[in-house]
Amino acid sequence: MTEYFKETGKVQYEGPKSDNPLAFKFYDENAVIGGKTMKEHLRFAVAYWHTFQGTGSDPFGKATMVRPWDEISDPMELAEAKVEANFELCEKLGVPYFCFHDRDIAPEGATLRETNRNLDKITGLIKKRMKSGKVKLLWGTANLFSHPRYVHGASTSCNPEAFAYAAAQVKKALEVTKELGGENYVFWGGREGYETLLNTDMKLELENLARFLHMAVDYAREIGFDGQFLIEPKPKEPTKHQYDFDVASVIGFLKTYGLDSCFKLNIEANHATLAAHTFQHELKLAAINGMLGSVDANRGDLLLGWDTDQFPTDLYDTTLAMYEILKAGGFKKGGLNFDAKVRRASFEPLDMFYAHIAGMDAFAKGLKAAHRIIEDGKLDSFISDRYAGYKRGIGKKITEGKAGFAELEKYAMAHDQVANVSGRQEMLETMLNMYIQG
Ligand code: XLS
Ligand code: NI
Ligand code: NI
Repeated sequence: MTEYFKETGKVQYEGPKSDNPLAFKFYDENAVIGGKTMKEHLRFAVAYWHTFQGTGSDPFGKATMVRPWDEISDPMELAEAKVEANFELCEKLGVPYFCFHDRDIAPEGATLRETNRNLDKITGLIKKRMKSGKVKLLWGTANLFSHPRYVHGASTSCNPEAFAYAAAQVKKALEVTKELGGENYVFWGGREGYETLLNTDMKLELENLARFLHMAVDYAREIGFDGQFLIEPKPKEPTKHQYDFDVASVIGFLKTYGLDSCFKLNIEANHATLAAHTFQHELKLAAINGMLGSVDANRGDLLLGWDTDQFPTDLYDTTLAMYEILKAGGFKKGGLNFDAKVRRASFEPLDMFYAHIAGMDAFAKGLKAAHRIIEDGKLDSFISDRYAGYKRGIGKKITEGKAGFAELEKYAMAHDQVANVSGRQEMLETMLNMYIQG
C-alpha cells in the first residue's frame, strides 16, 4: 500500500510543555473529562472536500496545493488514491470520522448511470478500508451546487428536470451513506436561494424545498436508514440570499412545513458569523429548541464577508462552543467536522497535519475550559440568581401564566420605582479568561 504522508507518523499526545508542532498539546484522546474520553466528547471528522479536493485556487489565481497524488491523471485512479490518503491521514491523526459529498469521493461520468457506477466502485473501496473500525463516516451529503445543471438551484430550481436530477442524486447519496454506516445525512442549501426576486417565485421554491426534504425522509424510511437528518444553515454564498439563512429561519421553515421532528441542525461557525450572529448564539438557539445535531468546526475572519473556512484556533470560540455543546448533553450522533481548508499559501502536505492538530488542540482546550465552567457552577448560579425574581411573587405568577395585563398594571402602580442590579459583564469576562487559562 502506498504511504502518502511519509513525513509524518502517528501523531502523539506530548502535553502542553511540548514544542513539537507535530504533537498534540491538549488533545489526549483517552483522557477522561466528566465521565467520557476526549475522543468520545469531540468526535472529530475530516472533511473530504477541503482536504482531498481543495486545490488552493481562488478567483485571482490557480491551484497551489502540492499533493502526493498530483501525478495521477486518470479520474478513477485518482479517486482511489484519495481514499487511501484519507484513511492514512485520519489514522495518523487519530481522527475517528470523515464526511463527504458524493462527488468528492468519485468523479461524474458521461451519464448519471456511469456516475453511479463510479460511486459504487469507490464506496466498495471505502467500505473495505472501514473494516478495521478505526475510521467511521460521520455524515454523507450530495453536491447539488457545482454542476451547471444546478445554475438555478436544485430542489428550488425553476426547472423540474434539475429537481428530478437532484432527487436521483440524493437517493443515491442516501444509499451510499447507509451502506457505509453514516451516522447522519446533511443538507446544506447549496444554491437553494435566489439572486433577485424579479425572477423568483419564492413561495413555490420554498414549498418545493419542503417537498424535496419530505421525499428524502420518506425514502430514508423506506431503505431503513436510521441516521440523523441535518440542515446546515448559511445566510449567503453562493446565492445572495440562502433560504436556510440561520438557525431561527431554519427552525421556522421546518415547523411551517411539518419537518421539525425529522431534522436537527448542523451549525457551522463561519456561517454563524456571516449571518451576523456569534457561533455560540447559533449553538444556543439550536440547543434550547432541542435541535443541536452536529457542528462544522471552522472559523471565519471578521474583517472578511465570505466563508473563509479557516481551521478553528480561537480558544474563546472553542470554549464557548464546547460550553453550549456540553450544556446540551454532548453530541449523540453528531460531531466536530473540520469544514476547514488550509490557506492557499500553506500548500505543503505537512500543513494538512499542522492544521488538523491546531483545530483538535483548540477544541480539546475548549472542552477542558468548558468543563471547568460547568463544574465550578459559578456562571450557572450567576444566571440563575439573575432571574431569581421569576421564582417568587409576581415573577412566578408571570412564568406560570397566572398574571395578565390588568394584574400587572395593578402591581406596577404599587411598585413604580423599578430597581435593577448590575449585569456584571466585565466580571464574567474575567472569569471566562481564568477558566481558559486553566
Ligand atoms: C458550504 C458548506 C458545505 C457543507 C457541506 O459553505 O459549509 O461545505 O458543509 O455541503
Ligand atoms: Ni459546512
Ligand atoms: Ni461553509
